[in-house]
Amino acid sequence: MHSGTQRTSAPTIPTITAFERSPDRGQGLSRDMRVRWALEEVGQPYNVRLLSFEAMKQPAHLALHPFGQIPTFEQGDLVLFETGAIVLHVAQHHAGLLPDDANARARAIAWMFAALNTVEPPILELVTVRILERDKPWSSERLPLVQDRIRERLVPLSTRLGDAEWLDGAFTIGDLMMVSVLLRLKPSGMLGEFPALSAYVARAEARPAYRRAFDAQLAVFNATQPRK
Ligand code: GTB
Repeated sequence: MHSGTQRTSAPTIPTITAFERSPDRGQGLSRDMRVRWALEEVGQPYNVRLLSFEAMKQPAHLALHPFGQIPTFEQGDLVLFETGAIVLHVAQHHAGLLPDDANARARAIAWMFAALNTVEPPILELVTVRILERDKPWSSERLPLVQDRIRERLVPLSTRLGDAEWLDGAFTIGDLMMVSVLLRLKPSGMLGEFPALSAYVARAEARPAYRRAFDAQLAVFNATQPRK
C-alpha cells in the first residue's frame, strides 16, 4: 500500500445456513426465512450453505452453532447464531429496519423481543402438539389449552395493532419478527380468527423483500426434490 493511502477492504458477503431439505416443504416457515427477509429488506446480498440434518450435528457446524441448528450467519470474523441476534445485527449495520430516533429504535427492538419471547413460545407449543405429540392419547385434550394460550397473546396484540399498518410507525425488525412468528400459525387456520392480524401478515407478505426471500427458499426446496 502506498503511504498516505487508506485502503478500506470491501465488506465480505455474509453466508447463512439453511436446511438442505426443509421439513416445511418450502412454505417459508423455517427460521432461515427471517434472516433472508432481513437481508433482502436492507439490500445485502448473501450466500447460503445448505446442510443436511446429519451435517448440522457434526463438529464443523457445532463450532458455529452450539445447538446444531440453522440458521447461522458468518461475515468476516463474525459468526452468529439465534435469529434475533442475527436480524438485530443486520438491522444495526444497514439502514432500513430500525428508526433513527433512539426511543423509536428501542421500541422496535422491544417488539422484536416480544415476538420471540412472548408470542412465539405458545405458537411453538402448538406445532409440538400438532406434530410431535399427535399420537399421544392426551394430545386432543392438550390442544385447546395450547390454542387458548395463543389467543391470550393474539387478542392484546390485535388490539394494540388496531387498524395501524405496522406495530409502531414504519416497518421495523419488530414487524419482521412478529410476522415471521405469526406465519407459523397459518397451517392451523388460527390466524383467521384475527382479521387485523391476518391483514397485517398479508401486508408484510406483499413486501418485495419478503417475496424475494420466500422465492429463494422455495427454489432450494424445489431444486432438492427428488425427480419422479
Ligand atoms: N432460537 C433459535 C433461532 O431463533 O435461531 C431456534 C433455531 C431453530 O429452532 N432452528 C431449527 C433447527 O435447526 C430450524 S427452524 N432445527 C433442527 C434441530 O434443532 O435439530 C425449525 C422449523 C422446522 C420446521 C418447521 N416447519 O415445518 O414448519 C418450521 C420451523
